[in-house]
Amino acid sequence: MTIPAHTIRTALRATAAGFGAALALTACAHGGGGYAHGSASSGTRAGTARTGAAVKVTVTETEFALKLSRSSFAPGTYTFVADDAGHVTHALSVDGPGVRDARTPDLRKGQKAALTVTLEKGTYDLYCPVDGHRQLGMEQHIHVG
Ligand SMILES: [Cu+2]
Repeated sequence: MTIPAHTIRTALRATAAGFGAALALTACAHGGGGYAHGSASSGTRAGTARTGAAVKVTVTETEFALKLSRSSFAPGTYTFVADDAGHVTHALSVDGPGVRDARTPDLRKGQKAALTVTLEKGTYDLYCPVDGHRQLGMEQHIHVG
């Protein structure tokens, strides 16, 4: 049997609800990644953080560094998708104004998890909370404003 293309597209959209237009990244192509419940608000708009839709940011984790898919941040809601692209267990924590050490579960190699936080003006720490990984370099500061 055949499934009309628009049906497939609708299903994909539903799966990705809340991630908005940043979805173009290939990182989310396989759906098994255990994304946390994104806010499934309708009326998603591209590019702005103020419309209520979370902006997706991929954080690639390796030994021992974090790499973000975005470098400029306006106040708003963001879904950080931690992607363990290394060889050992990692996780992602966010700490800053209004966000107290929010963190993903521990991730094994190849696993992903999403963390949705609302960022205000200020400086936030993104880091890996596993053992001494933060001190080894798995830390990034982002400036929101
Ligand atoms: Cu780590």
